[in-house]
Amino acid sequence: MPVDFSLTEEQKELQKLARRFAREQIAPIAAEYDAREEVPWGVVEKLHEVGLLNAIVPEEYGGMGLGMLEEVIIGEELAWGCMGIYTIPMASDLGITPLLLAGTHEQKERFLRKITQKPALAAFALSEPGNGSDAAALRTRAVRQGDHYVLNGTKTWISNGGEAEWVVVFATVNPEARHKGVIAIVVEKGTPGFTAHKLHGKMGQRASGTYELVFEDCRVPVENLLGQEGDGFKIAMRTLDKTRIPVAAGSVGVARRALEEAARYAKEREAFGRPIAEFQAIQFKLAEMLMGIETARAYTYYAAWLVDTAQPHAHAAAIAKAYASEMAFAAANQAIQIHGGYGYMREYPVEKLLRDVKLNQIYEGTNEIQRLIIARHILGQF
Ligand code: COS
Repeated sequence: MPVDFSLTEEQKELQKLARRFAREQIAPIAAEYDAREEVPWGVVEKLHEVGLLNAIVPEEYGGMGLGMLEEVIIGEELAWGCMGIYTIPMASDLGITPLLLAGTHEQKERFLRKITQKPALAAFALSEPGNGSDAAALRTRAVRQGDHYVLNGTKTWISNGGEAEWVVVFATVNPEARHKGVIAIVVEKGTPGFTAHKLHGKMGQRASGTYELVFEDCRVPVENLLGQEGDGFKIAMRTLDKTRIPVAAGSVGVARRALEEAARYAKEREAFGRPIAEFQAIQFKLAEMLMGIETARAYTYYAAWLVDTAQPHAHAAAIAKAYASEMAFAAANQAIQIHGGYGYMREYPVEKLLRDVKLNQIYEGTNEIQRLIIARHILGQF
């Protein structure tokens, strides 16, 4: 099959739509919601209105049925406007993916419809206060009592956790069994015994809500279980193998913004009698930023293509996520350097890019975990 890098007309239209949305609806309010540490619900409503929210949900359940390539095209654009705001729809897709992977038709009909017929979000709850990287060590207990599971435990760092209509919660029926005891179960907002507490004081991505979720004798119907008892860990891993790719796409969007801001500033700012853009010290930084953006985007598209063509993609998702998030952090850092003292001030947008994109190296599996996945892939081959 020949290599083809062209986008379809439909993909180009989506890109245009998302680009305009980011420019008109996200970028102008990003700094304000960052300062207020508040979710811009109006943006969520508008994303729903134009079809960019929960767009990976298949059409039969009210979504657009978009593939991974479309998702990353949109992700780059929205994150250009604000990575924190992009995390809201991105984390909703993270909550949706276990349903797509392991849900029955009835479960999809019940839960996906709820978030496509109105502006609403999903969430994914795996991490706990005592364990993040070692996902199989989770401690939230699920005890079967008749036709319910009773949940007890605490989840943390859950994006959208307080806004979501429902959350896919990973719990264990037998902690000694490690990953073999894990279940994935959908818990609806308002279920007695389930409370969400907003976490304050984040360095960046402050426009996305991050929560601690507490389960106290929370009774969840057995029909909300995804797959079978013991399937939960693999559902979580297979989900993350997909959803790390949009994190890479968001990183590319942040880096592109950093480059644009830096290039514009370098042409305006003068030193030693001429625009600093005329100095090679600045030109080389800009060139390196573009080298990083182009390579990260190309690889992110490749990882998305692997998903869309149903090929093994776990290692590619890990490479894309780690590479793009580190590239974007470096690009944001260079953009600040090019701005000099102004870059360090809130008045200019570049310090926020660095604060926001730092999280891309941490969430959906730290970049150390990505390296572990990549190393296992290498060692499994030779
Ligand atoms: N897809 C499908 N199955 C997978 C898998 C994947 N990507 N990765 C592992 N598995 C399976 C293994 O094949 C094994 O199955 P069997 O028992 O049938 O042999 C099982 O899951 C356990 O795998 P393993 O022993 O490799 O698990 P580890 O405890 O070593 O954990 C890592 C693997 C570290 C990769 C995992 O814990 C992880 O991804 N951690 C990061 C979690 C994370 O990203 N958190 C962010 C939350 S969202 S903000």
